Amino acid sequence: MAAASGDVILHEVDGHVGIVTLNRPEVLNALSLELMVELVERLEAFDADPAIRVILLSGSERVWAAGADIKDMAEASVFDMVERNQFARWEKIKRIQKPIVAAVSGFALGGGCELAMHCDVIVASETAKFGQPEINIGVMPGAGGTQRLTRAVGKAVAMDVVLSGRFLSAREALDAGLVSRVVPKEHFFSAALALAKSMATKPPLALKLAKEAVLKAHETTLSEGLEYERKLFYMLFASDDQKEGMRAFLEKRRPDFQGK
Ligand code: CO8
Repeated sequence: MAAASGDVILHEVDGHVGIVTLNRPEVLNALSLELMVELVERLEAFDADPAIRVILLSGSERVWAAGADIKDMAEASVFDMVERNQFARWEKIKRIQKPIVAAVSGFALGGGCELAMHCDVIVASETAKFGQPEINIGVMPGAGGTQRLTRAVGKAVAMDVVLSGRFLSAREALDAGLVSRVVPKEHFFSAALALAKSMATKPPLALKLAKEAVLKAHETTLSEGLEYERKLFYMLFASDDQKEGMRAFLEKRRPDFQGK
C-alpha cells in the first residue's frame, strides 16, 4: 500500500486493478475537501494509466464514508459553498472511464452513499448501511443523492430514505437494486477485489464503452440510448481485442486481450 502516515487516501496496484482506500478512520472517512482533492487525483491517475483496467474503491470494514465532513460546512455561507465549487470535483469522478467497483462495509451515508453511487458496481458487506441523512442536519443531498438514488431504487424508497433519513440495510439495498452483491463482512474486500480482477481480464476498451453505454441509460430516451449503444458496439470492431476475443472463442482457447 503506497502511503505515508496521515495520508487520507491510500493506493496500491494488484495486477490490472488500481486500489484506492479512504483513510480517515478517526472521523469515519468523512469526505473532507482535502480527501476529495486527493481521491479525484488518484482516480484520474489510475484512469490514465494503461496498466490499470479496473479501479477498486474501498473504505474499512467499520465504515465506507459517513458523508461530507460536517466540520468543513457547518459555518459556511452560501457564498462559501458557491466559491468552493466542490461539485466540479464530483463531476470528475463521473467522467472516470474505467469501471469502478465499490467495496462498501459499514456506513455509506450522505456524500458517502453518493460516492458509492458514483461507482459502477457496489459490493456490500452484510453490515453495510446506506442512507441520505442530510435531512437531520438541516440540508438535503447535494452530490446526486436525490437523482441517482431515485433512479436506482425508485421514488417510493428514495423518498422514504431522503425524507426520513433512515438507513437501508445491505439486504434492503440489494432488494431495492442499489447494490449488486452482499457478502459476509469478513469477505467484503476480497469479494470486491475478486470481482474487479475478473473484470480486469476483459478487454479494456469494451469495458469502458460498455460502462459508458449503461450510464447513458440514465441520461436519454430508450431509442436514443439504443442508437448510442449500437454505435459503440460497431466501434469495437475496430479493436484488436474484438478479433482476439472472437477468434479465441472459435479456437477454444482463452483470449489474450491487449487493450488495443
Ligand atoms: N463529518 C465530520 N465528522 C464526522 C462525520 C461527518 N460526516 N461523521 C462522523 N464524524 C465523526 C464524529 O464527529 C466523531 O468524531 P469525535 O470522535 O471527534 O466526536 C467520529 O466521527 C465518530 O463518530 P460517532 O461518534 O458519531 O460514531 P457513532 O458510531 O456513534 O455514529 C454515525 C456513527 C451514525 C455514522 C454518526 O457519526 C453520524 O450520524 N455521522 C454523520 C452522518 C451524516 O449526517 N452524514 C451526512 C453529512 S452531510 C453530506 O454528506 C452532504 C453531502 C453533500 C455533497 C458533498 C459536498 C462536499
